Amino acid sequence: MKRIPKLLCGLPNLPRRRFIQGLAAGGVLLGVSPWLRPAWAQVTDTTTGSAPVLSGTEFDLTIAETPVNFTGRPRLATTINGSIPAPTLRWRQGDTITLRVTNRLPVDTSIHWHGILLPFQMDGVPGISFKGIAPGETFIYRFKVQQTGTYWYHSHSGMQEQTGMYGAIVIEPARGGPIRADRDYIVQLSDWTDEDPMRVLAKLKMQSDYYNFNQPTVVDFFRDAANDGVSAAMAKRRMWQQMRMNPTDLADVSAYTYTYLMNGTTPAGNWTGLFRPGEKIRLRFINSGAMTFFDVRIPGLKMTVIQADGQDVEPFTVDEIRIGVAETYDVIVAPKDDAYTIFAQSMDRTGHTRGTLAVRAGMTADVPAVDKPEPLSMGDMMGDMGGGMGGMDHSAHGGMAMDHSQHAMGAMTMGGGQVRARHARTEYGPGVDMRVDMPRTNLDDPGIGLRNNGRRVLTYADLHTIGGPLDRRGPEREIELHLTGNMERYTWSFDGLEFGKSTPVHFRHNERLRVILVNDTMMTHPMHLHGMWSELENPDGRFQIRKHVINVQPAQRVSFLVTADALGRWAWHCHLLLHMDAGMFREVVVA
Ligand SMILES: [Cu+2]
Repeated sequence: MKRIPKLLCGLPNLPRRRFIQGLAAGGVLLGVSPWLRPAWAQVTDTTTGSAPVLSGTEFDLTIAETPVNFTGRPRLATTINGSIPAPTLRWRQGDTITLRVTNRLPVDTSIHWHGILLPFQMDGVPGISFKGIAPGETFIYRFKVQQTGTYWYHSHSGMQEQTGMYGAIVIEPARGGPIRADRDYIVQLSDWTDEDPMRVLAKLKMQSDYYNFNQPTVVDFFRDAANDGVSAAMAKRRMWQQMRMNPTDLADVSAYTYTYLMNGTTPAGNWTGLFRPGEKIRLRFINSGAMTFFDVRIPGLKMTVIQADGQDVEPFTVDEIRIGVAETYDVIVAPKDDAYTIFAQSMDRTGHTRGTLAVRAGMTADVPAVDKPEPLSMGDMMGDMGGGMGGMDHSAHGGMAMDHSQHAMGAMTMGGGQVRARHARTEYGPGVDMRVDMPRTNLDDPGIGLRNNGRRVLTYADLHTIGGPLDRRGPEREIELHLTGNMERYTWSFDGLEFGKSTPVHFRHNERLRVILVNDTMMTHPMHLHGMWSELENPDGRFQIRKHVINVQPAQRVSFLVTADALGRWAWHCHLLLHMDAGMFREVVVA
């Protein structure tokens, strides 16, 4: 048995930031030659950078542990066909495709085809769709491709998605589509940690702000005192403390442990897409991060959004896009100069990744500094303050008087278009540390950190799916569910019930349903309903956009329509991996 050689264990004392930003393109810099390869590395190193492309109707995918090195420290990744990202799968609408997935891991695995309409047995969620793929087993997925656009796929087992199991899917229309571009690049964003993801979760369980290094400091206090007076500054501190909340709690996991990747490449590795001046380039942004919202811009270039979550939208031109975990956005850009930086900073502003569009390999453009973090506002915490009624119930749970044993039909509309949320009885328990009574319903808010930054930032209010809703029926029924959590315990839930304590939500086959989500927490949750489209409405109940993931901002209420046309058992969850794992997950049964 060979030992891991010293070279790999003890690297020189470089500043920690350099490790975090990533030394190598991944697996390359150390040039692990065969004699240096540790015993576990029976296969060649993981391929990183642009993923290999597989197309056709038959696919063989093998899942294994393979070595990777993003930070100077070798680690084992969970990979598909030995690459990060996993191979890009190109399908054609109307084809029936067969995917043979072989598990060479010592534990169970699965692949979920994110955003794809298919029979539930093919959806790949262990315990709901099927039993998972055991070590040594090959599972055959087979289904007809009904839709077109940009999607992705990932493991739905354990923490495998965090350790490398994600790839892109591009589906061509059966007959050529209306979109013309000279180049077509996937830009897949993700987050990598050298830590065992289970240890990351364990740390958050012990201390939910473990990775938050942006906490208010004494300096902030004196600045507030100078600006607003000592008593106001004191009151502000007292308020946060009483609420047991922290205005800088923008992300659970930060660049303290994460290296952010673009197409499996660190910022130092600088993934590059080439072009010739005058060309139109289609960029397919996919957020495959486990826990990271990215704010993406290309300084010097406007981006015209043409698709969101694979669906054509009326073209809309912006400077910047916040891409929630698991969302996809396709944009067209028309570069003129020699080089542009594709810059993606994390929402909590602790780090970034970047790549370059250039006329020649090796070129770079200026890389902007990461913006300063913006603290959460009272509106983020308390909801709609317009009526001057305050929006949040932060009393200790227990003897609360309001007892709505279930969310009744519809919402109570207050004066001025405000909506009062109805909390389920199960929300008055230890799993919930905050309830918003007067949620905001605005879709034109780009969200924390992007307000008034001088750039035109995309919001859901800007997006309109071409062709309108798939189903013209109005809702026959409404379901209201609340996104809840207890920060101190690091538990996440729907209506105060973690998955293990919950029972399935029932949709009647073929009914048209309005789903209302109210976010009673101060984090944005990217909510993903499997198997069916979520058709987001504006606050007036008019159709806005068809999506597979809907970000619900802190203290916000959103509603969307669903046509329950997919029989079977489906997952419905927050796509932040650790929130899902900590309980923000429900089963939906369509029967
Ligand atoms: Cu969440």
